[in-house]
Amino acid sequence: MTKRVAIIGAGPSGLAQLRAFQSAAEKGTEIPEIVCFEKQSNWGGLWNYTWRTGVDENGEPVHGSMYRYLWSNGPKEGLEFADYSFEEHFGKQIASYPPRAVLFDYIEGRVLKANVRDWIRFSSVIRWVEYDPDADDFTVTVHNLASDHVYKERFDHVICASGHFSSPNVPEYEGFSTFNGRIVHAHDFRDAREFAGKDVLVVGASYSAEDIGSQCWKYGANSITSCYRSAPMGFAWPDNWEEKQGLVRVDGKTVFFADGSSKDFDAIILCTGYRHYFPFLPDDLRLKTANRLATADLYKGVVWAHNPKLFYLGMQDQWFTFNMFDAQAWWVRDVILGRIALPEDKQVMMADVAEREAREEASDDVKYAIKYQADYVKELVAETDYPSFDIDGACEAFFEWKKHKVEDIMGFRNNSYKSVITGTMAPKHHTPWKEALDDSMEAYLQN
Ligand code: FAD
Ligand code: NA7
Repeated sequence: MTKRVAIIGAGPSGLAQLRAFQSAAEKGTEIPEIVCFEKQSNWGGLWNYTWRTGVDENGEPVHGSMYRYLWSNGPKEGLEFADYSFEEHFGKQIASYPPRAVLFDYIEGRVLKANVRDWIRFSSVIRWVEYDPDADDFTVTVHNLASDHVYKERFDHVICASGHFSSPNVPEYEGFSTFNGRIVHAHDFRDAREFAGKDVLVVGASYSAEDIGSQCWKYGANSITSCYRSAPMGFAWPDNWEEKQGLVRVDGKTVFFADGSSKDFDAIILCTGYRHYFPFLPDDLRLKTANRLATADLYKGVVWAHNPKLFYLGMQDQWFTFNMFDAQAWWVRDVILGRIALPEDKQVMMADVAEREAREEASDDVKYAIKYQADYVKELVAETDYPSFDIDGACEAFFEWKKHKVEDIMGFRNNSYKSVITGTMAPKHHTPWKEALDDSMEAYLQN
């Protein structure tokens, strides 16, 4: 009987897995039956923008955490697919920090070309996954939201690609329940224009704090204050942006900070990160990990060491994204196809996890972290037929990006870099980021 493989999620990771199997089939390999379950009515994962917050049209928690006017927060040269360049998709080289709609189009282009849409059951949420040791397979409970029908199917392998930047981490501080303004988590932030003319506090010191604060600044907030728990972001912020130590408490509209200062705000945006959240997995299958480069319990970053018929994609903190998901998907495919053998001893897999954790912890230098993840991508790419590409070159783009952010946090997106897939230099974007209020695909591609 043909093996059956379930993929949970049709975001960039799940789509990478579909493309990996399709590319093997294209080369004449017999592949298992693949069924991808996606709870949204379209693919693209977080890149599939929704205006909705809270629950969706079916009463399910909204997956989307992306907002209007989101532009790539890193250079596209660090995420380009090795088997499908930006030039192939757009017919020309484009600038380096595309808005969300442009990246969605690019992601979609590759899977339309691969013709794998029929492998996906949309509006289908995975409710539960259970392993049967006697049959050595999984029973997956699916809720078809369109027909409101719940059913079960059996699979030999499950690949969890449900993402980990969707379920928000929402701390509470003293006085929140009586704050006279809006408190919102980054997950529910959509349109920066809502905060025009307002005094905005962003809590957190990572990507969301930086970018959501910058968005609000760009679209006319009166002032931005960001506050950190561990360390400041430390960029050279514009005049109406100040950075403060941790939030202590709130009273009315007034927020008190750890340095003893206070200020009145109209809105508090919690940019306090996300949780790995898998309500459809029982204890023996459920990944519990922090947002880090070396995930707990995953051999080679993808195999669930406690049951190696289950895989996870994209569960790491991410410097590399689309190309890393590809490297993982090709590798997982080859395990399922029997081309790569897994250690039979669980201790060997756990030793691999421990080694990765120790190596990650050896330094908190940013360049070290980028190289660490680059080495991981290299390691996986070397073991499959995923087209090899200049991963060190992609690191160089990341190093430049970091430097450009330090030079000008509101202008770093005006820089361009060389593609490591085609070798072509990206053009400079026609309009500086802070003046580019129209971020439609049509406007962006006018170069
Ligand atoms: P997701 O994109 O989250 O996709 C997971 C999919 O699984 C979703 O479609 C979801 O509906 C589905 N799903 C979840 N649960 C179920 C279930 N129970 N049943 C069925 N389906 C389910 N990366 C970059 O490279 N550049 C950027 O500029 C960038 N900006 C970002 C900005 C924000 C605000 C966020 C939150 C992330 C950003 N990222 C960025 C990182 C992002 O994580 C990756 O680009 C990518 O979307 C991860 O892909 P994924 O497939 O692993 O997860
Ligand atoms: P991150 O990168 O996980 O960062 C979360 C931030 O929130 C980080 O600065 C944390 O501080 C801070 N945090 C977490 N809990 C608290 C509490 N309780 N109080 C104050 N501050 C807190 O998440 P992001 O949303 O920024 O980025 C996730 C992805 O979205 C990323 O890949 C981007 O591409 C977009 P810490 O430093 O731990 O003290």
